Amino acid sequence: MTQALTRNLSLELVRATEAGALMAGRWMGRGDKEAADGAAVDAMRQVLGTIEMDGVVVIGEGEKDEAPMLFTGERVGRGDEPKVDIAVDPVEGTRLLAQGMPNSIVVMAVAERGSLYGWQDVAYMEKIAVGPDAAGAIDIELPVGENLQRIANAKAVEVSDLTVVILDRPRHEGLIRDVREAGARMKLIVDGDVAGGLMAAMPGTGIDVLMGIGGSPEAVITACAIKCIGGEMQTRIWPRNDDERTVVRERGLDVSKVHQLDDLVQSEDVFFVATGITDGELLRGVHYFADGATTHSLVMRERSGTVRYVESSHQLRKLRELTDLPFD
Ligand code: VTB
Repeated sequence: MTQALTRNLSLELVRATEAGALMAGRWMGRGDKEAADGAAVDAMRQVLGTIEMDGVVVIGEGEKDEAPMLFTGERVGRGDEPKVDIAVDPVEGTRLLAQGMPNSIVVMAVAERGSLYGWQDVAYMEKIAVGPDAAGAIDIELPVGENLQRIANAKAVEVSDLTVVILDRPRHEGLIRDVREAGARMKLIVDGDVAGGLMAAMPGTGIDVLMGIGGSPEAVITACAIKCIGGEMQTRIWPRNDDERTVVRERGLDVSKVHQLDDLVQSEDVFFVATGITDGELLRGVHYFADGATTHSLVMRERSGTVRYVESSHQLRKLRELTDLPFD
C-alpha cells in the first residue's frame, strides 16, 4: 500500500489542535479574542512544523500582511510528501471562547493539494448539512419544510422530533419562521457553525440538521468533516453586499449553483481534526489541573471512515521542557 493509503495524518494533526486548545483555553471568558486566537496559532504552528508533509494553507488566518502565521498561502510542515491543502481555524468561535460560552473549538482539515474549494470571492454560503442517516434526503433547492419532512422520513421520525441548528442572525428571520412553521425544534447558536455542522452529522448529539448562511471557509472545513463522517452537505454562494455581487457578475459565478460535498472537497484523501476549547455538546473543553490539563478531540480520516474521539492528559511541565511554548 502507498503511504497515502496507510498513513493517518489526523493522528499527527491532532497534536497541533490539542496544543492550540491548551494555549487558547487559558483565555476562556477573559474577553480578549485576539490573544486567544494568537495563542492557538503560535502553538499549532509549532507542532505543524514538525509533521512530515508539504502543506499550503488555503484557508487560514487571512492575508499575510494581517496574519503573521498560518496565513493563506503559507507553507507548513516539513518534507516533500504528501502535498496537501490545509484549512485551519485556530479558534472557531473566538467570541464563544472570549465569553466562556460553549462549543469553541480548534479545527483543521487537510486534503490532497488543490482539492479544497477556493472560496475567496464570496465570504458567505447558504448551507444544509446532515449525517449519514439522512444522506441523500436533502435538497437545498427545496423549501425548508420539505427538507425537514424528507430528513424526518429518512430517520423514521416526525418533523417535530427533529432539531435544526441555526446561527442566530437577523438574516435568518425567514428561515427561523419556516422551521417553526414546519414544527421542528431549533437550537440557535451565537457563533460556530462548524461545530453546528459536526453536531448535525455526528450521532447522539441531539441535532439533526444544520441550516442557514455562514462563512464560506467554515463551509469548506465542515465539508471535510462531513465527508469523513459520510453525511451530506450542500451549499450555494451568498453574496452579502454590492461589492460581492459585482465580483459574482464579473467572474460569471452562479449564485444558484448547488455545491455538493464533492465540489467543496475534491479528494478522497481527507483528514479532519477538532479539539474542544470550551465545553460543548460534541467535545469537552480544556480542563486544567495541577500542572496539567485534559483535552477532548475528534480525529477523522476519509479513506477509512474512522472517527475517533481522543481524550488526552497533558503534563504541562514536560511540554514546557520539550517545546518553546509557554504552556502555563
Ligand atoms: C460562521 C461561524 C463563525 O461567523 O460561519 C460565521 O462559524 C458567519 O456569520 O463562528 P457572521 O459573519 O454573521 O458571524 C462566525 O459566527 C464567527 O466567525
